[in-house]
Amino acid sequence: MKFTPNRPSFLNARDGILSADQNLNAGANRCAIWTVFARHGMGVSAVGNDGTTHTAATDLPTDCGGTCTFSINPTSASYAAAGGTGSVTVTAGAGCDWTAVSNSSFISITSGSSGSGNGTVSYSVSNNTGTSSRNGTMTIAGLSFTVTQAGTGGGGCTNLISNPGFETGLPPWVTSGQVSRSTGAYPHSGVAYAIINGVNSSSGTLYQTVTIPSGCANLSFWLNITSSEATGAAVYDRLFIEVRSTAGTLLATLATFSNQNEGTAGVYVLTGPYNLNSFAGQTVRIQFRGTNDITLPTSFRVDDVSVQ
Ligand SMILES: [Ca+2]
Ligand SMILES: [Ca+2]
Repeated sequence: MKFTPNRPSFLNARDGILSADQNLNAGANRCAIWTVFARHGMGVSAVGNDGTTHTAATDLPTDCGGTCTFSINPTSASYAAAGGTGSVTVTAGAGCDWTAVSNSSFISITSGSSGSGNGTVSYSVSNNTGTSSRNGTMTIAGLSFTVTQAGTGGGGCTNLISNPGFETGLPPWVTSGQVSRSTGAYPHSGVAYAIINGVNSSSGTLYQTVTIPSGCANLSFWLNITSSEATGAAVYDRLFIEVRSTAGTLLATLATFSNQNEGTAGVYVLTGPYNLNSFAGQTVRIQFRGTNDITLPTSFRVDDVSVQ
């Protein structure tokens, strides 16, 4: 016969004291009790049987001044054209509320559209009957979850852009003027990204030459714009998304962005897709071209460029 000791933990003691305070004082000392325990590593996120790891006294319920941090796992998923289902685990402190929202018509949240503390978001991806792949996102607990789905064009498209995330240097990207590769604080993925402009009275171009296939011809990329121009200011600094011939002749301007599209540093926006089917069979430059005026610079950060 085995003997199982009765071994209440320090966390049991914490919860007992909170319970007693709730019963005797209607929880009047609740936050003070949490604060004392949090100083000894036994705040809301503590697990296990003791408080050997001391953490700052900020591991508190939100109504006692604690802050919520969220993480999701995984952060992306890929599907064949036939679609499928998946789930994302949300990790959050107790009492930390969150929501999940689909930003794309082909992604449906089937359960877990909101929660408090740890939870799971389940979703389904509908069939992609187009020949080209498509990208979509969900926003979960304020974080971006990315879905990539292949089209029916021969079992999926592969990215025709080489070094799409600038991870191996700049080549085969070709640059002129004020364009740099950075391994600073704001990659979309990996460690590197491109910065166009960010310097007064500058212009810069960044392009790569691609032969556009029939089908699987959508340009998309991640863009993050920050600016010293005031919010609501007129358009002073611009970024043009262009298709040019191999000789540099402008064939199409797919989109234009400016200082008015500025966001938070490091918070990228999935941009596109822009359909390139009209260039099928042609070898063209996919070009980003930025201009900054004489004052208050704007930086156009680009990462993870895709033609597929
Ligand atoms: Ca990158
Ligand atoms: Ca400016």
